[in-house]
Amino acid sequence: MPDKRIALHAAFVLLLPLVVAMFGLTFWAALLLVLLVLLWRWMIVLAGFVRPPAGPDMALETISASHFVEKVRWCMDRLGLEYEEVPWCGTLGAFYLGRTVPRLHFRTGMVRSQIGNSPEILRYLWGAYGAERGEAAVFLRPTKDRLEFERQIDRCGVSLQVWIYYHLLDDPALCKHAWGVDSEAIPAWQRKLIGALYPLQALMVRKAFRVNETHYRKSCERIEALLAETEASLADGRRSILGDETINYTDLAFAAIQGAWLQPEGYGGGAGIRIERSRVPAAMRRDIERWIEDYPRASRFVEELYAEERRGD
Ligand SMILES: N[C@@H](CCC(=O)N[C@@H](CS)C(=O)NCC(=O)O)C(=O)O
Repeated sequence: MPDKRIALHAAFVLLLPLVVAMFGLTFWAALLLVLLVLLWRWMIVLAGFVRPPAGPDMALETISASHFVEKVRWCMDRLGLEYEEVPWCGTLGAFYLGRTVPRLHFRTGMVRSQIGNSPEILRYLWGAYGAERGEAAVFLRPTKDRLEFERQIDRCGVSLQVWIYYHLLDDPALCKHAWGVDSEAIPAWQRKLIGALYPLQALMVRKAFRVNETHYRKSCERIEALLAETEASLADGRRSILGDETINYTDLAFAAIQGAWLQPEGYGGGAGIRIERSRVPAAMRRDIERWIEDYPRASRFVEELYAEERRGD
């Protein structure tokens, strides 16, 4: 969510050499142009104090089908926060802006601030709303065990990215759908761009996530290790995976991250993209069905948490 004034200025800076070439400017004229562009940038800084950039108090940058986004989105919804979701097409932000989603933007006094990385966003929410919202925010309280479990869940989230791309990259239509090409909430220029750039994006994803047979198998082992551990924990009928009386953010995080393959009803809380199991490639469906069969308690935990907590959001 770049400030439009700064984005326009940055675009002009990029075009400067073309302006110089097009009008055959002399050295002194080009230097004057550089000084004017610096002055313009300074004016933007000063204007920021007089008239801060417009925008909602709180905005969450997302890509529609992301499980890391869903982890944060669910916690924000449960906390009852008012925010605007700003959805992007998948992979554009990562490969061309160098940022991951979720990314939270919010006002802090005179300026706007932002945080990326889901654990840090949750720590901010706890710090900002823990005292103010009392009971409603208690589920966000971090403890040593919860932080460690969250790290495990997030590592599994990365393995799931490998698993997803292993199955989806060879199905461009479905992969593009998951990246948001059919979602009207995303600006049309991004959807057109991702349509045209698909082969390049797929290549970069393949390299970045090392999507190959060996890594896919390793990723499945890691996913299954967490599922097996959770399956064992849930054997005593507990309500929260770590054994607390009430659920906390790690239960939501587990459900959101595992939701990437289980796609329970309510996934995304009405904002994200949910992909019906009937649409996914056969090999992907086989993995999903095997996991449901091998880890029934863990799967049920996710389904039930969504049914109880998320469907009515
Ligand atoms: N450690 C990060 C991981 C976030 C991440 O990998 N997000 C993916 C989506 S699941 C992303 O940013 N993709 C970039 C993009 O598609 O533009 C977190 O917890 O927020």
